[in-house]
Amino acid sequence: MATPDLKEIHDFLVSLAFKAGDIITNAILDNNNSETGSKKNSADLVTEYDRAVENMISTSLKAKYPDYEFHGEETYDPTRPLTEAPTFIVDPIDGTINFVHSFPYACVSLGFAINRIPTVGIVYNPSTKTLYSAIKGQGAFRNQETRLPLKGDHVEPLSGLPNALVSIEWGSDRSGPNWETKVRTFEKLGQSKEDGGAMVRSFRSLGSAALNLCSVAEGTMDLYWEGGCWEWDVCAAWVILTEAGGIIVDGNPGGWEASVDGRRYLAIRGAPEAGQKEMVEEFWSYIQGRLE
Ligand code: LIP
Repeated sequence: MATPDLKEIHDFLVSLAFKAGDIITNAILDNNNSETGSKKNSADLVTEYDRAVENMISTSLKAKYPDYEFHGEETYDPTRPLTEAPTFIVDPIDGTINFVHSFPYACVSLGFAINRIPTVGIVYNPSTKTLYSAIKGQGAFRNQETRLPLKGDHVEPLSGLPNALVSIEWGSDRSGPNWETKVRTFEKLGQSKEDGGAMVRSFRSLGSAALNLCSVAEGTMDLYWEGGCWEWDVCAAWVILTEAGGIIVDGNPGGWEASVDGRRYLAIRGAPEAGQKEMVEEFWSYIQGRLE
């Protein structure tokens, strides 16, 4: 098999992201963005557009790159887990609940992994017309021009959780170990410290793992902690985050090596000076339980 041409793949994925963006935008403008069903519960939705966008993307990718694997959220087959083979990893609409509510934080997430390592990533939010993109080793960009992180060399070093804007998600599982761990940890992090100071500055939930990670990559969010999402939620933005100097580790304490299909993540924005490792350890120390 020929060595993948990463620039060509990047450019093709960008063209698909814009096509997908048009479908998503037109559905919202035409008021066609209602749910057609739920997977597990009313917090885990699917629409005809999730399927239509994935179908357009997978058909295009299989025609141009027939030798590469394809993993998409809507057609995922658990008997075919991620392998070392070059694989496109796609979420046609990340933030489906946002899409259904016309809340402008739904995106298409197009990743490409080789040897299970996220290597090309494109995330496009058509509502804000924001494109995040990266090729491993070549930097991360916003709208293909502005290098990330946004403040470049002037990014303030991380100075601990009391000054951190932390991205979290409730996820679609509303019971079980992950739910318990998340809720107890949110409570711990949200409360005051003994000296009256804040444990973290505040929480945000964009409703899309990919956009949370891109916010950490650009430096508008400091940290993102998640358990329960899937490889298509994180693969593309993983490249963008790490190319912007951020790091991603396991969501459970002690796991310095995270895997793209590990389903538990802690992402920290890039800081030009020390601070990331300390912040990871500080966050881990407040986790109440373990994510599965
Ligand atoms: C969603 C994520 C969200 C996460 C949910 C879900 P979907 O993806 O991006 O941030 O908390 O568990 O996976 O279903 O909108 O593609």
